[in-house]
Amino acid sequence: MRVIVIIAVWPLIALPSAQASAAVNVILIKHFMFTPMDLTIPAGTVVTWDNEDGEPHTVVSLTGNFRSDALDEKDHFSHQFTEPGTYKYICSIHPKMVGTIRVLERAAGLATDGSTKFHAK
Ligand SMILES: [Cu+2]
Repeated sequence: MRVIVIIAVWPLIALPSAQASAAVNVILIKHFMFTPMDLTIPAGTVVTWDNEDGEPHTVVSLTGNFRSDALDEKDHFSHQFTEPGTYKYICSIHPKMVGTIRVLERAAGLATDGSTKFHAK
């Protein structure tokens, strides 16, 4: 009986460290919304947008930092954020769909000035 208990608990212990090493963040596009709308990440993180709507959407930076093609259902778009700052973006097909990526200094746990850096349109 004791052996069975140990085997059952092991995956729960192993899981957190595996998640901590993942540097990819996924933003779902669903119901004409980006979820999460506001994402904070350390510099160097790859962000992937995943369109779960049956409608085409795009991911377009307001400052020209990144721009996807039209994403059909189940299409993905990825961008690596290397520079700290605040990046606002929209869906160019449905401009009311908005989102923000806040990129912090890689080493810092909290923003130093990352949250106030906004590149004007
Ligand atoms: Cu859209």
